[in-house]
Amino acid sequence: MAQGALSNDQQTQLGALYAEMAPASLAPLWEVLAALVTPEPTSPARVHRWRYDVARDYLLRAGDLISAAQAERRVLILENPGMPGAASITTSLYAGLQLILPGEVAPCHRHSQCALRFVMEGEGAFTAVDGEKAVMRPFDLVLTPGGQWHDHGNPTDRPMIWLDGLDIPTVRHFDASFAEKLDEEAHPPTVAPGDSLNRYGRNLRPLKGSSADRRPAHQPLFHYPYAEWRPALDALAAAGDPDPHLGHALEFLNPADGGAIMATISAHVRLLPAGFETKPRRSTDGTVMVVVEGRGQARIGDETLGLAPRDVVAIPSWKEVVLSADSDLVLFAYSDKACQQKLGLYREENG
Ligand code: 1HN
Repeated sequence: MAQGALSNDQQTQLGALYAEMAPASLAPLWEVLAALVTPEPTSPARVHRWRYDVARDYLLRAGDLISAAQAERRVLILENPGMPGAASITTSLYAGLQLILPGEVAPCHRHSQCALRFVMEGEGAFTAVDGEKAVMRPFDLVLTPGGQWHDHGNPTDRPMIWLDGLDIPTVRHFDASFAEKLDEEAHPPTVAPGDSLNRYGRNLRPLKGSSADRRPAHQPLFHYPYAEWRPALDALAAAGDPDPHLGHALEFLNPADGGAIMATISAHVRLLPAGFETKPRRSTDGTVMVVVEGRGQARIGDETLGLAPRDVVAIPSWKEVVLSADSDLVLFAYSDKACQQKLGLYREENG
C-alpha cells in the first residue's frame, strides 16, 4: 500500500472481497504492484556454476541408456536452481549440454527458436543448416537461426559434446513457437561444407541480387570457428590495453547488418590477461558464460566462484560482476542483450 495503514476491519472486508472476485478472474493490483514494478531488476534466477566434468558424467550415462534418434535431441538441461521446472538458465534463455555418440544422427527439424552451439569436446561432428554442413571443432560457435532446417551427425569415433543456447523462454513468453520435422532424417546436401564461410565469412558478401548470394538475406553466416575468433582476440590484445570493465572483448556479428548474431541472442568472447581484474559492472542482460581457457574467479553479486575450463556460469540480470584472471582467461558468453536492445530495455552500469 502506498499510503495509510489498513484497519483490521478494512483488511477483513477486503479479504472477503478478494475471495468473492477470484472466481470471476479478478484480482486487486494494489496487493502486488510493488512486486510487479520494481525499482530495479529482482531476478528469480540465481547465480550458478555447473562444473563440466559433473555434467559430462551424467550425459555419458544418459548416452548408455537412450540414443540420439530416440531422444530426438539427447540433452541435459542446465536448469537454473532459482526457477525449477522452467527449463531456463536465465529468465529469457535456455542452455543444455548435447551428446552425439559416434555414428549417431540427430534428425532434421526446424523451429521458431534461435539456437547456438558452442563446442565443448570432440572434433569432426557436424551441424547441417539448410543442408550445408559446418564441421565442428572445440570452441567453435555454430548458429541455427530460427526457421532454418538443422540436423546433426557424428561420423567420427569419439563422442561430441556441445552447449546448446536457445531463446526458448523468450519464444514461450510471446506464445510464438512453431516447429516441424523433415520427412527425411538428414536434410539432403545443398552445397559443400563450409560454403557460407567462403561466401560471407570475410567481412564481404556476394553482391545482393547476384546468383552467388545464396543464403537468407537476414542471416547468411552460421559458423564462427575458434581458429578465427581466438587469433582475433590475441590481435586485439596486441593492439591496446584491456577495457577496465570487460578486458579484451569481441562481439560476434551478423554480416547482414553488423548487429548481434541473431534477433534475440548476442554473443561475445573475452580475454583477461593473467593478473588482470575487471572493475565492477552490471547489466540487464541475463548471461551464460563458458570458460574456454585459463583459471580465475568470478564475484557475481554476493557469490564468489572459481573458474576452470568448460565451467558454465549463469549470471542473472543486474548482478554486479568482477572477474579476475589467475592465468590468461578466455571466456565465451551469450545473452539476451540483442532482444532487450530492440525493446528499449537494455541498461548497463560501470562501477
Ligand atoms: C534443438 O533444436 C536442439 O537442434 C537442441 O540440437 C536443443 C532444445 C529445445 C528445442 C529445440 C538441436 C533444443 C532444441
